[in-house]
Amino acid sequence: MKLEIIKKIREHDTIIIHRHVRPDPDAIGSQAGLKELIKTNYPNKTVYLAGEQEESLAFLQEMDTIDDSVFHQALIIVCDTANTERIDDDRYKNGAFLIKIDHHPNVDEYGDMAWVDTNASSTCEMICDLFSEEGDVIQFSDEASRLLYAGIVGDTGRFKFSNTTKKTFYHASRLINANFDPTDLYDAMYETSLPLLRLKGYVLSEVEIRESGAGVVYLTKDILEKFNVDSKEAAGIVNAFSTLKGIKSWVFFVEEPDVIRVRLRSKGPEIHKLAEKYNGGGHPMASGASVTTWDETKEFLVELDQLCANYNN
Ligand SMILES: [Mn+2]
Repeated sequence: MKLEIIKKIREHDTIIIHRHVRPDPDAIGSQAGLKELIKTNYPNKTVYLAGEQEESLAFLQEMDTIDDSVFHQALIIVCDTANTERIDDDRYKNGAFLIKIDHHPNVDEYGDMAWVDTNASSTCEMICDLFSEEGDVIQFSDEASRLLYAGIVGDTGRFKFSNTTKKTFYHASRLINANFDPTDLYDAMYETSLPLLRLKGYVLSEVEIRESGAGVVYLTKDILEKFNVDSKEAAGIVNAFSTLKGIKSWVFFVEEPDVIRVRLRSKGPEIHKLAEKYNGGGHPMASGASVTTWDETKEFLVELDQLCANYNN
């Protein structure tokens, strides 16, 4: 599959790379890291980054402005995106050929070609792997290395989550040889605003720990307003109490204008099937979903309690 993807890259002069909406470092890192690799190693190709500009991650890379007419002849590669609804910029549909590269469970099998590896820590790790058969022929620029390293660090929680493997460290150790400052990168990735810090304090004092081993946090519109934090920013503290002894899984219900976002994490039971049931999906230990009423959150919690209660470690 990797060789077939490389073949497609060689065949096309124009390549447009997409990723998911509400991007994280792995989404932008894999998208922009792949662009850098193609630019360095196939200098005659034109490569674009599609999707809305995400200001909080502008230190990684900025998106490109792409004319509608460019899409028709282009190879489209979508990184880190499990399902088509989450692809940022709908014009991916207008491309000449579509490739999916992702590490989420393959629920929505879109694309003319798909390479999905759920054992990979991150899509950035997969991008490092993509050209592995080419060996040292492929050059990793300092910028490509920085971007791909950022995504691996982001998706592994700084090499801490259970998705971190020997292969993760192998690629990370190669990337870190490049000329970039990992400390600067961490500072940019993990910088916290004072409002978010205060909200974290609120979350730590208000989290409900249920008998099942499930933790629950409610961030209503009022609370978000009071702390002056938006729902997207609040996602940054979802692991605030992950080290609590005895906790199996936890959920943040975050109220948005027309939906209650469900941010779900686990250290025990697999929770992605539950997320799928509630308009979401993701990884076995980290998923997202959404509900529309507070009553629905109660139904959701009954199911989460069951998962936790049935899980024995
Ligand atoms: Mn990812």
